Amino acid sequence: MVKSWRATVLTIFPEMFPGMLGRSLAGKALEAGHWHLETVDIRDFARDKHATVDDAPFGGGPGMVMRPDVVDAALDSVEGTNRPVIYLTPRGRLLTQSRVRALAEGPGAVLLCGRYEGIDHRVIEARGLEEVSVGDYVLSGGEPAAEIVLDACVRLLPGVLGSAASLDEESFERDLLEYPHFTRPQEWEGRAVPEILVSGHHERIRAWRLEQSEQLTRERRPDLWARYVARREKKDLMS
Ligand code: 6GU
Repeated sequence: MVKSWRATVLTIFPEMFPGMLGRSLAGKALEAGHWHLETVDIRDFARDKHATVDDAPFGGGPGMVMRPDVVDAALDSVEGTNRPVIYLTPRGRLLTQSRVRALAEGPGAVLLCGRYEGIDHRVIEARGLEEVSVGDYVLSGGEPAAEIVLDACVRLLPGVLGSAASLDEESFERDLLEYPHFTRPQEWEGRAVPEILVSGHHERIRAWRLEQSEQLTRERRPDLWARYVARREKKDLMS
């Protein structure tokens, strides 16, 4: 068997892992050996008897900052230097499906979770850390964000999802939001399933779904819509 995808999470809350990941598809994949998860307790690398990992910010202001020496020592303990080292922070680049795909295709990831106001900027620079955010809102720590990154990657690993075919139809792989889905009963509380879906006309169903996806994307996500239109125009030019 090929070497499995390897995740190392550095955190002051190692008990948060695998957390929700353990109870879903990612958890089954973990048991099946499709990936491997280890945690590093940042506190183990504090040097004083109180196990101090943070201190007040130079220049003043609220909150505490993680010390660069402690974070650096924790990173030093991680084996496998061929994996990207990602620092989860709301000031990072927004995580995209294409970054997720690239991560899933690689050997794994080292995920550094910050708490407090963040970590000392010098260790980010010195280590060339890749700063990643999971959305434009603030969480109280990087741990839930790390679980999001792992969930998104693990489901793309070979053998984890049942049908690989379902993947390239997905939202974001095409810069389109998903069309609405329906199942039995065909009528529920006076609401019928769209007639087209029970017509058996596969080509018309495909066209209807694309139209629904396009309309939804135009209304909700002008950013995705612009990318989709640009891509479509480029394709039209080439054909
Ligand atoms: Cl990666 N960390 C924190 N603390 N908040 C976030 C985030 C990360 N991404 C969005 N909000």
